[in-house]
Amino acid sequence: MANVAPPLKKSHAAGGWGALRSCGKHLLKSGSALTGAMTLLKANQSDGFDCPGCAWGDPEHGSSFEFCENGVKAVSWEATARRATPAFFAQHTVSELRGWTDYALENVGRLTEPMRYDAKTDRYLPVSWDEAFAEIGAELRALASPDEAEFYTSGRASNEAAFLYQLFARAYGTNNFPDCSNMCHEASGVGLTQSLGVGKGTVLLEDFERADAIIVIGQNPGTNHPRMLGDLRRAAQRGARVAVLNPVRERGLERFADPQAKIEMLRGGSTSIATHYFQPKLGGDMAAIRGVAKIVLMRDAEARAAGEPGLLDDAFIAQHTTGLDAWRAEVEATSWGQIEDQSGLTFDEIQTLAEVYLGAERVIATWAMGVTQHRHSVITVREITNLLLLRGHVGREGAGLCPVRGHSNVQGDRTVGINENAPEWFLAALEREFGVAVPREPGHNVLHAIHAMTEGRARAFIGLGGNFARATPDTELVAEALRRCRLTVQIATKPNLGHMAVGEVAFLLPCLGRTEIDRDAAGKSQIVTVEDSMSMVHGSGGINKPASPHLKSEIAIIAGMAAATVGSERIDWAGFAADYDRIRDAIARVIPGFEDYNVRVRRPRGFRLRNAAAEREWNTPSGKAEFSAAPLPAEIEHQQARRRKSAYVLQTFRSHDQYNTTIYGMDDRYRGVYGERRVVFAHPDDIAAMGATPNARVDVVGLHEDGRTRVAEDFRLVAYDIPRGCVAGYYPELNAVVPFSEAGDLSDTPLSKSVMVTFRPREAA
Ligand SMILES: Nc1nc2c(c(=O)[nH]1)N[C@H]1C(S)=C(S)[C@@H](COP(=O)(O)OP(=O)(O)OC[C@H]3O[C@@H](n4cnc5c(=O)[nH]c(N)nc54)[C@H](O)[C@@H]3O)O[C@H]1N2
Ligand SMILES: Nc1nc2c(c(=O)[nH]1)N[C@H]1C(S)=C(S)[C@@H](COP(=O)(O)OP(=O)(O)OC[C@H]3O[C@@H](n4cnc5c(=O)[nH]c(N)nc54)[C@H](O)[C@@H]3O)O[C@H]1N2
Ligand SMILES: [Mo]
Repeated sequence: MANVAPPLKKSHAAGGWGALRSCGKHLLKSGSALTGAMTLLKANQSDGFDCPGCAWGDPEHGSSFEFCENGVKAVSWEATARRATPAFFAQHTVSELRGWTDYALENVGRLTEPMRYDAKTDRYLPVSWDEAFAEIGAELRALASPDEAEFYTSGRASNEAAFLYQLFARAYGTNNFPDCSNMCHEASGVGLTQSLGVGKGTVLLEDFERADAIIVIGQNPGTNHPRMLGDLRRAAQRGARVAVLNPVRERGLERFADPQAKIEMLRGGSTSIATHYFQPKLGGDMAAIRGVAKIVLMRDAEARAAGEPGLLDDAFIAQHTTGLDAWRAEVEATSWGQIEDQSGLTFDEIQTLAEVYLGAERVIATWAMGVTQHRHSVITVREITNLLLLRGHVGREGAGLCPVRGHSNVQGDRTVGINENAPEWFLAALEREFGVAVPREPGHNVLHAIHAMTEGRARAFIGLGGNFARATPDTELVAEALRRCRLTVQIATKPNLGHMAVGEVAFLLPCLGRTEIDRDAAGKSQIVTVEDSMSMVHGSGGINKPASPHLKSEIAIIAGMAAATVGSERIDWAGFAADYDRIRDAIARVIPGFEDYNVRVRRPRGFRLRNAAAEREWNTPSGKAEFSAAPLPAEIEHQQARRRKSAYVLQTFRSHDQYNTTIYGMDDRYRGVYGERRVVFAHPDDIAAMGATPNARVDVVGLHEDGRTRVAEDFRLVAYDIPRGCVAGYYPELNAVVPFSEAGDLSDTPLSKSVMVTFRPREAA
């Protein structure tokens, strides 16, 4: 692809001095470089706070602190000197602010006081905490049914906040818990639970030191999990193979200079990360993995026929699994024509990947949104699991499955009960512990909540962090749905566009961030706890002075609303808010695995929650690990797109300068984009086929047919190394064309990486 400008000069690795320069820039921009730098020294240290950036694990023997460029951005974003004060809100109507961008709104700075929307003046005005709680309580009690309220969680909330939040909602009477994970790793949870009985990854960070092959699927760690690159780099340096499946050539996965590695930095060196880079078409991973399995099974049969030992782990399969024969039959029935066409990879490429797999004694597979945001994501996760089961790569040192989580505590929130369909043992334990009745009827996930609000079945929305209006599909429709609500309550650190989609009665409640000191009534600082992608639970205590004296912790805000809504006869909400140890003691009594919570979490690295599958105990109906025998989908989006005129499949991903809906800056350094976000990456031949030239401006038009027109206006076409028929652009801008009426099978996750679109030239001005 000689005609495509590479995003960076060949010699430029990801990370390195560019990352350090960028760190400095973001600290300065935040307006409090000193606090920022001090704060960083405490990130992911045993006596500091958990980095709010991502959910990658922390090393056991990290003598120096583990930070990364994007952790710096996340931390300095919170430690900014700017403030969104009542004076700011007095100057701008909410209607006016609705015309701002999230970038501009968050840049105003940290919220300082609780605010209530005043419809007469169309402004947010200050309100006292007590008034806010009382009114929220009265509004919730006035609903026809508790099921008319939606309790949204964004995955930054601590275990303690999340546990109290679900207790509040359930004591009030609903299981409506739309959660950011519904848009994120839901398919991993569902798929792994079906296959292994546990919806979480089976590996520890230490396993990365022992693996011979690591297969990284649908993930861009250079941007989204930069500390993971350090572990991949060390693996590559000791000779492990790192095979990447990604339609886009991501710079961070090709070469990486670790800002933590002093010698490499001084010599200007870098390490190649990926030893093998495959570029499947969007959604093609299941077919690719099936192809690998087909070769493995074929080679195994050949070996046995020749009287040699087979290539499968027969003992493991016999003792620990069920369903191999049915899957084998499916694999044999799948044609190479379909595998090559659906995956977008050639037989030779798939064979190379099979050799990486077969050449390793210990294999880890990791994945993220490139796997989970398609229609067939659950069966793709299960296909990956099938492949690892074949040679016993689950429940063994240096091997296993590793869905790399997004938000820093999204996994923990689920563990402590943010689940619209929680298991009976959990609900029964809550009733035992608190003496309240909790509902059994399954509640709403994100898509259910949107439908319910749109149809008027839900009338109240409470947001524990996040940016519901912008993270969800069909941006306008969701903003409208929020505006139709009687009550909206947003608990947040900074203003965002979602907060401007106000219900009739609306509150914006400012909370402490994770980097800030949270004092109890006696003035003692309190810690909260989080769980990372490796199921490690550890403490997090802030060190910065709070952004304003009027802030409350998320826990205190939840307790205040709960007391005003359900009363404190049965549950001592104020007591929980006064001493988080009490919440942890309650969690320890309700959820197995949290015994001695308060003691164990104060140990340097915290503790690991037991993962039964990692110990080869299978909590599935059969009591074994279950091979899935799903056929490949008959046709996936890129195959359909080829049959339709001028249709393309679009994936919406993250730039290097953003955290989900939070935009830190307008650059995407590794992809060579500067000062803009409205771009679409496409193959040069596709750009030509559109009758356009690189850099032409286009509108992106959604092709999903449900009666809604979907257009995202004014994007620049960027020629890029990406398979034909597949295009890419940034979320959240492109959520305008992601349909809310379609979702992953069994996961209900929006199809953010499988959007059917076409392009319309912008009228020449
Ligand atoms: N700095 C920063 N860190 C973050 C976040 C952030 O926004 N900024 N977000 C956090 C959250 S909530 C999450 S969930 C994670 C997200 O982490 P990622 O999953 O890495 O996020 P995306 O940017 O969506 O990247 C998806 C990657 O998958 C590839 N991909 C897309 N479709 C396919 C496909 O069909 N097959 C394959 N094989 N690859 C595909 C894309 O090219 C891209 O490289 O990161 C977390 N960490
Ligand atoms: N098209 C498309 N859509 C997607 C995705 C995609 O890849 N493509 N990814 C999906 C994924 S993986 C996810 S996880 C969701 C993310 O969805 P969300 O979690 O809802 O969104 P965020 O952008 O992470 O939320 C940012 C806001 O959180 C608030 N905030 C920040 N820190 C704190 C805090 O400490 N406490 C509180 N209370 N509030 C805080 C701030 O006000 C900030 O504006 O988006 C999903 N949407
Ligand atoms: Mo996520």
